[in-house]
Amino acid sequence: MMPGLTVHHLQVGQGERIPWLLEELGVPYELKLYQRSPLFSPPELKTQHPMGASPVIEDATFNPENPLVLAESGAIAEYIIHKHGNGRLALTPSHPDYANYLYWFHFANGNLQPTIGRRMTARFMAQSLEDPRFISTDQRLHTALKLLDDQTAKNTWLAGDQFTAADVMSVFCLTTMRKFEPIDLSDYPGILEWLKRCTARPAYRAAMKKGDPDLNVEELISAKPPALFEGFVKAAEQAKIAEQVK
Ligand SMILES: N[C@@H](CCC(=O)N[C@@H](CS)C(=O)NCC(=O)O)C(=O)O
Repeated sequence: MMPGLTVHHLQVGQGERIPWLLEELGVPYELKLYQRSPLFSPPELKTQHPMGASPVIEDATFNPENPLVLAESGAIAEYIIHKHGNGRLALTPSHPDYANYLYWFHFANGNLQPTIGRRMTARFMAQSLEDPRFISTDQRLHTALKLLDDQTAKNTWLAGDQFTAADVMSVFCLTTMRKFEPIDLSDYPGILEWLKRCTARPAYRAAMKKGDPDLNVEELISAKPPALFEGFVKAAEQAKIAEQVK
């Protein structure tokens, strides 16, 4: 393997954030793409890390004999920013928006994504959208979306005036992730405008072109949910809830 960074990315998934971050920072990388089989990771990706999930990076820059292998999008983002990006796209403790930066960076994986995942699980379990388990997860999701909408309506970027890794961490949850859980964003103009700003960035477009050229970005950022991922629709059919994910 050549010394340097390799990103293992399962297409149509949260791994898209890592090439985007690297493009923003101008750090060279090699991208290895994997396809869902039919919904989860294929065997080749499972050999890269015990968790078998994407993204995973291999970094041979500092120790070519024994490359570092790292998983977890948040850990990978912080690692890249500090080991390869000179701290760019993160805010330091002396910055007035430091706490905002930390909050929104962690909100993506620590709150928004699990909240969306919970509603998806409730949808499968409940068999009806009137079920109180679905309704409570739905209310929680709308609380999270309202919070995000207020923040993006008042600020150009999530942490404030500066584009940061908090934006990179969050966009996936409201674009590609909606191919697995249909979320209508019509009531959230702040989010919709922020998604436009983020996805207009040349680094985002470059990363998506390399990693997920078949995804239609305009569809991903529209108010109505994008078409569901095919493997997910099949899973819904098997669970006999196809009507609920439409
Ligand atoms: N918390 C992890 C989650 C990783 C994860 O679940 N990735 C999904 C892609 S969206 C995946 O690999 N799914 C396939 C599988 O787990 O088999 C992170 O942030 O990287």
